[in-house]
Formats: sequence, structure tokens, C-alpha cells
Amino acid sequence: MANNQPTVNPADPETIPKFIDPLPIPPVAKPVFHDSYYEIEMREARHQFHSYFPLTTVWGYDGMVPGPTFDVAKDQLVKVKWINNLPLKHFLPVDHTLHGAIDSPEVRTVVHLHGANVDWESDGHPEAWFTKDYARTGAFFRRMVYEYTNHQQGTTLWYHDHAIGLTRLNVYAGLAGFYLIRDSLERRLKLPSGDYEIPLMIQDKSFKEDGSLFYPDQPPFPVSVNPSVVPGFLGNTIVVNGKVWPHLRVEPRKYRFRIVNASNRRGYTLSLSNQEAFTQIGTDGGLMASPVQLNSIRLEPAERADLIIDFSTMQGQTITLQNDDPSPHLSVVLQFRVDLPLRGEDRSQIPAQLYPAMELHEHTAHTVRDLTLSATTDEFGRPMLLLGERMWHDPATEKPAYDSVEIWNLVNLTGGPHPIHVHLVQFRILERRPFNIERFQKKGIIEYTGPAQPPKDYERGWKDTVRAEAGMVTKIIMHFKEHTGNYVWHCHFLEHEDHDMMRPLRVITDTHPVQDKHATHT
Ligand SMILES: [Cu+2]
Repeated sequence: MANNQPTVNPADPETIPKFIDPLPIPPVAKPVFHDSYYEIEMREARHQFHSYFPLTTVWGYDGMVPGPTFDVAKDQLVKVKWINNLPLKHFLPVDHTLHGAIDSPEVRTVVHLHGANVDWESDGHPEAWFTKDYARTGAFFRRMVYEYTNHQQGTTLWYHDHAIGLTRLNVYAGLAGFYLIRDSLERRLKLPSGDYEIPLMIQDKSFKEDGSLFYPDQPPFPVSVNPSVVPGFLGNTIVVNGKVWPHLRVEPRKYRFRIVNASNRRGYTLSLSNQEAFTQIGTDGGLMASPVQLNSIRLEPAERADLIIDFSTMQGQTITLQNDDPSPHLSVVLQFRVDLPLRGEDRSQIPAQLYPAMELHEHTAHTVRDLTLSATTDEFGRPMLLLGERMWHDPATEKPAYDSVEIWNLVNLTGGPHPIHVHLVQFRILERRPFNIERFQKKGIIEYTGPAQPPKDYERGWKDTVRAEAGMVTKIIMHFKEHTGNYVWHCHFLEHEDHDMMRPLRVITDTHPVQDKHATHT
């Protein structure tokens, strides 16, 4: 490192110079044979989060943070052997009181491809975990080689760890990567591509003075458990594609950014510092029917956005991708420098029609479920959040029939928003509507107190994760098709997910599906 480098304390964001490192682009994963069989090894590595930091111990797919990017075609069968070559001891504080972590190996992994339409045995069920050399496996472990059929619209997925009771630590340690599916409809659109298509994985992290990753072993209130899960981890630096506050040099032209919020707990409201608008073309599940002009976009953990920023009128400018946060550090994410010469005419387009509109209609629903998000305390007196008033280990209650359409009313009683993720399906957000919490808690009846609100402009497409707003009923609709078996649904605040805000989702074959449809509340 240079002698004239400023005195940097990785633990103190005040001392960390911003926009020093260029934004890295994760390399594309390479099959080991037949263009379709991959082997990806989870291993401990040393990672440079910032040029002025010492190296940091991480756990990465192929030792990288983020992991290598899968770039596959729709309907192309892809097989991946996920290999756990991690140490036997965790380097982050494991809470052995959490579900699934009480009497099981300290280091367990299982890979979930988030947003995938996939057979349950390859979905990365939290109890399908395995240890090094598959020496020990969880109750739902079925296969070493996962199969992804990629039978779905082209989109930006991401893969990450999902081991029961450890997800927050394994993802924070670095186990996350991109998985892009491309289809021929999209190829015809002439969107910005190649060097002009850039994935952005946004995470918040905190570091110790020696550059190692910091994750708290205690909540900010006294508990009898040590180490103990915390209600939510919020870091004091922003990391994009594995670098703390990087910069990206761009040409004065259009760029496509595939953004995933891969943070444990932090949500972001992103905008450009020069107040210019940008265009959204896709949501979690793929391209939207038509593009949307936005000045800002909110992304909770696990949500994705496919955006086009047109730098053609910004030549010579330096622009920050900013986050709506009072902290001077957490309000900046990434710096764009529009200082590269235009290498050629920008022939990319943003067509007015992107993808055939496919809707799910309310009248086609077989089943409507009211599912609560509620707060309670666990046996140690710690706050704990639940779905449907049940814990993870309680018997499955959400058992949609194969080829059925369901409406879920996410009834949020908790006082804060939670990003709810349903495995296997892409859904539509129908509405959000305020209701009387007290009356619901006393009588179990939804009494609406205001008009229904349509989804936000940036949510009008396929979603697999939705912000269930506090004091609101968030109504989603989805079609369970193609697969049956053992999936899950959960809050994507990883500290909540690891502490019982997760439930089984069992898609069942039933020639006489139970018709528990009831009148929708009006
Ligand atoms: Cu939550």
C-alpha cells in the first residue's frame, strides 16, 4: 500500500475514503463440462473490501464475494454441484438457541436460488443443509447436484445460503451471487448489453479495526443468551459487488443495471444525486409490460430492480447513486463518473412495450388466506416475530394444491414493515390497505380503515418478495404450478427469518383440493 495513504480505520466510516476502488464485475461461472454442469465450491478466502483495508476473511462461492455470476438461457437445464469446503468452526457468532441450530453442526450450508421455479429437492430447503464432504445432512437433504430447469421468464435471480438458523451469518460472511436467465423475447429488444449491462449487489457491512467483518453477538438490550441473535443487523458502510463505496466510469450513453439488495436487514431508497430520472424495465421476476420512469425506488432485502440510466446528457458529470438516509455515509452507495469517451453510437433502445402483459385475476383464485405477521417473545424473553402465530417447527398450514391460484392477505400487526418472500412462485401485488389492528387482535376480523392502495409504480410486475407494510393488509396473488413438494415462505430480514419468521409451504397433489375459499373482505 502507498505510504501517503490516509489513516484508515475500517471500523470508523468517517475515516474511510469513498469512491477509491473501481466497481468490480463478478466473473461469469464456467461449466466444468457439457455447457451445463457446474461445480461451485464454498470456501474461506481473504477479500479486499477497500484498497486501504487489510484483507478480510470471508466465505465465498469459489472464494469470491459476490460469487461467480450464472448466465444461462431460459429452459436450459443447468446442474450445479454445490460443495461445502468451509472450516468446521464459524467465524461469526452462532446462536445455538435458534431453531435448527440447537443440536446440529456449527457450519452448515444449503443454496437457495431466489426467485426460481424449481423442484423442491433443488430449492435449497433450510433443512436440506449439508456439511463438508456431506458428512452430515439435514432432514430434507435429497441431492448433492441441484437441477435448475430455468422454465421461467428471463430475469435477475440471485443465489445465497439458506441454512436453518444460520442464514444471516452465512450470507453476511459472503455467500451470495447473481444468477441471470436470458430469453429470446428480451434478446430482440436491443436493451443495453455486454459492457453496458452491469449487476449491482448492494449490502451493508461493518468492520473491526483489523479489517475483519463485524457482526454483533448481543442485541442492544440485556439477554441471558450468548451469543444471541439480534433483532436486525445494520452495517455502517455500503458495499457494492464486494467493494466499500466503489466508483464506476461510464460513457455518455444508456446502461442497464440489475440491482439486488442482498443486505441482511437494510432497505434502500435509491436515487441519482443530480435528480435525473431513470427507467425501470424489470422487477424480481423479469421484464415489466412497459417501462416506468422513476426518480427513486425502494428496495427491501432480496428485492431486485432492472434499471436503465441514460448518461448521454451527463457528460463530464460525477453522479452519486444515493440512498435516502440521514447518515452522510449510509446515504451514498456508488459514484458514477461520466468521463469515458463514447466508443460508438448508442444503438440500444428502451421499447415502449417490453414483454407481453400476463395478469393473474382475482376471480380465478381457489383459496384466500389471511396470514398474520405478529410480534411475541421467545422462551428467553427476546422479541420474536411470527407468521400465522406459528413457529417454524409447527406443522405446515400453507398447503396450496398443485395448479391452484391463491390470494394471500399479509396482515401485518407488528408495527414495522417486513419483506415477505414466497419460494417457487412469482406473484402479483394486488393492493395494500390500512386496517384496524386492535379490532383484528380482539375479534380476528379485518376492518379496513381506508381505501386500497395500488402497488407502487416500481412493483407492477412479477415479484417474489413484497414489502408487507405495517398496519396494512398486503394482498398478493400467485399460481402454484409445475411443482409440488416442500418449500418455505419467510421474512427476508435475515435475523427475523433465522428466529422463526419462516414457515413451511407445502404444494400438494390432491384430486379433491380443499375449497376453503371465502368471501374477500371489502
Ligand atoms: Cu421480518
